[in-house]
Amino acid sequence: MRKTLVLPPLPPPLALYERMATIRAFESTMEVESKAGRLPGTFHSSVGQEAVAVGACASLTDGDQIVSNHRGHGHFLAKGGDVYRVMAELYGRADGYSGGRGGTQHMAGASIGFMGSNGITGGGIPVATGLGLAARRLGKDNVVVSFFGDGAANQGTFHEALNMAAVWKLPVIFICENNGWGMSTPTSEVTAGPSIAHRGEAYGILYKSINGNDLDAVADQVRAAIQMVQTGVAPVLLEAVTWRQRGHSRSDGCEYRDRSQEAEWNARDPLALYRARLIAQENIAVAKLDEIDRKVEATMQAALKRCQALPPVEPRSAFEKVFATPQDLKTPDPSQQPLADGAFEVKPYWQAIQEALREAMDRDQRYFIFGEDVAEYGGCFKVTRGMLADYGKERIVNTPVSEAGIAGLCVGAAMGGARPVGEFMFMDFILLALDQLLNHAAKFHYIYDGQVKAPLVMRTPMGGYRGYGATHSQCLDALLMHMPGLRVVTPWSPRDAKGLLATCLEEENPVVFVEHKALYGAQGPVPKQSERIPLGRAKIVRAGKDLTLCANSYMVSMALQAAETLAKESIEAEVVDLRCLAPLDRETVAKSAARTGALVTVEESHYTGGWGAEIAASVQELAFGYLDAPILRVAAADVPIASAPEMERAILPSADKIVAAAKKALESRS
Ligand SMILES: Cc1ncc(C[n+]2csc(CCOP(=O)(O)OP(=O)(O)O)c2C)c(N)n1
Ligand SMILES: [Mg+2]
Repeated sequence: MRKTLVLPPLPPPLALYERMATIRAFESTMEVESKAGRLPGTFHSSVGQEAVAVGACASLTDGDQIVSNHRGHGHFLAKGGDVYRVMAELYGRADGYSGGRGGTQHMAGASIGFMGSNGITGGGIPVATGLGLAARRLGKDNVVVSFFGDGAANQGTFHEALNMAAVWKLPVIFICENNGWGMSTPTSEVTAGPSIAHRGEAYGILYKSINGNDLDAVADQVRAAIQMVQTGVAPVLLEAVTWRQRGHSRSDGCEYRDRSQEAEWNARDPLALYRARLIAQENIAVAKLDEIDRKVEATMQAALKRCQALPPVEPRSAFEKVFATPQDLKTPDPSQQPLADGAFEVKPYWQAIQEALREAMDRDQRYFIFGEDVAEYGGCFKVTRGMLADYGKERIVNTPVSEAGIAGLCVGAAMGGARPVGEFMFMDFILLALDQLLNHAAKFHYIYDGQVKAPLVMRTPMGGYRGYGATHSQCLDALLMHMPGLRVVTPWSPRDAKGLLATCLEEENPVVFVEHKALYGAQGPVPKQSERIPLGRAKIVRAGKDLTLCANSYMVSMALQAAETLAKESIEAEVVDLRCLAPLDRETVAKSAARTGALVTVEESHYTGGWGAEIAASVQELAFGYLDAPILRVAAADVPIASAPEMERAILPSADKIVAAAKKALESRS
């Protein structure tokens, strides 16, 4: 809750007029540039919607945050964005807010609380809610405003975020700009219920429909909403009914619209209405307003001139800022050293994971655990068992069954300075959250030019061998490694599980930490002294000279079993545990394969497009001349994981299948 219940005074009417006029002039100027082909990409004009942006931001401070959508130039300028730098971003220049990485739909100005525009319809709503969660958890008194369109109100993220914000009374003001259209589709054609505002009733929160073309009405209602949020009656849903005066984007001529309806709405133009009100009710001289218009136009022309003179961005900068911190290549890996007698205890994988969680939680109050049934139940696989008693409900947080919401709130919470540790009950469910993980968590640091970080850790168990069937058995680790910007960690041993998780929890980058159901009970030595294992270092867990078996997670157990069998036939297999899929340690595998001359990859993800294919390609690039056998892959077959044990066994890798592949590789040795 806000420590001071005093709102800053509303800016004077002329200042508000100037802000609206600035947005209008910006959009009009850029529209010309866009249509002339001088801007890369698309362009979404907010002409006609200026009163929502300016009215909503009128009572916000720099400490308050907003999350915008694809139609975000107006929001940014209303929040205090610099005209020149927003413009430069549209031109794709280095001076732009995102240094050219973001473009029109992906800009941020974190220092003034503009936490990003967003090209995914509805994607920003849980992110804003997560920022509200961080504010609440860290005892900050700011509010967060989530701007989105009527189209976005039909996304699941809207409902998941509203529910979560309501359950936890988060300081978020949801502002739906209902401009009547989602691209060419009229809102009324695809939206049920009496109004979007009424959807607030379902979540038991305050809601109101307002005239979005009336700046005073928007400013008053948002002020009232801030007060509601301040007094803990949060959150609030406002539906600002307005009109998109232009086409959806650059190429849209609005052929699908009724011209008389357009004329009706254009007669209710928010800038013209406000101007008329200032003249009629505030006794402001027309000349004064004309002077502001001229000043705004001069600002626009000056910015335009500067932008048009800017050199193209340096192409090399495209490769910078993917991660907040680069891979640690320097720190020695303590886990390469064997543990001395007395320096370790033997314990199960699940407990090693919990210890890493506890150490972080004990060290830093900002960490919290966030997932379905993680509190009393201790998580589906009991990894957080007993933690509720020690950390309480505030830090071990049961969530609704809302995977996109869980991930999205974690992204926002991490951006807001909290340290979320999310849990997906089964890895299969991550598919519901991929937008938040892959479009947001993995990209924000990059597209917002390093202004925001999303240091979240999402834990999840993968894997079959338990008869759970096709939606509860998958290994989707390979799918995640495809996306730049994400760390993907898949430990096998309890020691690695603890040491790698400890590192992940201190990462400044988003991490998916993938555990394996079949390993939770597996025992192994774990050092008494906590250690940090650097990411992206594979480990040789068994030395051998005849061929290399490269595996990760539970498949390391299988590969070791296969190596035992092979040893009985005097075939010495080296087993490499990848440990991380991103960063991927291609070199260690290639060196091992170069020594042994043969490589078999062993993974539980599906054969086609699995990580084995990636490793095989890399090893032939790095060590082709040293190989004297074809690289073979053992993987889950390309069928869904069946439930019956006999079928599941037929589909998934086994020690026998690895042995067979190893022999086949060696038989075809040149
Ligand atoms: C997830 C997703 N689906 C579809 C799109 C394509 N798209 C971009 S804007 C838009 C319409 C959004 O309508 P609304 O939320 O009302 O915002 P408006 O454009 O009216 O401001 C669509 C379908 C997208 N960007 N993201
Ligand atoms: Mg719309």
